[in-house]
Amino acid sequence: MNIYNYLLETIDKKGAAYLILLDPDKLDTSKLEKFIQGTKDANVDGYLVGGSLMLNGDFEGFIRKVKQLSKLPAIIFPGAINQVSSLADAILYLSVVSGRNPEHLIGKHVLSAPLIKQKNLEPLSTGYILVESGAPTTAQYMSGSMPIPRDKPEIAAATALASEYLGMKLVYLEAGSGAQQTVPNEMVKAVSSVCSIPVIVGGGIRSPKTAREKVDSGAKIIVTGNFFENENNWSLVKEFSDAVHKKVPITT
Ligand code: 1GP
Repeated sequence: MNIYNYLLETIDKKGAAYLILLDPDKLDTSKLEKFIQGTKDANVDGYLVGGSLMLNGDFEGFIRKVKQLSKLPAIIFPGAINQVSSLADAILYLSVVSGRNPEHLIGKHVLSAPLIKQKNLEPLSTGYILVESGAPTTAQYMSGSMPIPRDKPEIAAATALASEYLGMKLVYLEAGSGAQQTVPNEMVKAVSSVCSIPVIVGGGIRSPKTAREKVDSGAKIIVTGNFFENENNWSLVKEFSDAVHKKVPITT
């Protein structure tokens, strides 16, 4: 399956796509079966798999388990170049375009490109834009780059447009996992109004209402991770999914 086409078709059909981020360090594999079943029942569109660090998680084993449990696409969201596996369906080939750190603009890409080819993974080139969201986030710290100030939507819009002109297929507006504040709606609007490639929004989204606000502002893919690391929230997956899929009538 071509994952980029799958995402475009899903966006076209449902209004927006909903991806759940699974971090092997944060989600116990013994609980994965129950969670994945819930996401399938809730009409989730796929999974991002990865994390800034891989302290305890067995990355390869985790993806294998996800693929055994679900036919939905598993897309690697790499925190480092060792997070490349042929068991996944695609990889977000992220360039931290909000920063000026050459390692995250091209350096890591040179190292990982041969691996991606060897493993026959579909690379989804993505302009990754870090947005100020309260306290410094792991993504900012690990990438050694400054986020775009949250009251500067025009910088985000120009950066996103530059990504598109450089040939990237997606733009990711990232507040950071567990962010205090989400990417401002005004910024999502500014970016979506200039870009013709799909805009992903993630970081700190903790309610279906917030997810829907981002979609209404022009986001085409919504990502949540942190919120569902708490098992008590699992019953809410369908509400998030319904909020994102604005073209799909809600069923109970
Ligand atoms: C992080 O955008 C993702 O990279 C998801 O963020 O974990 O805060 O939902 P949360």
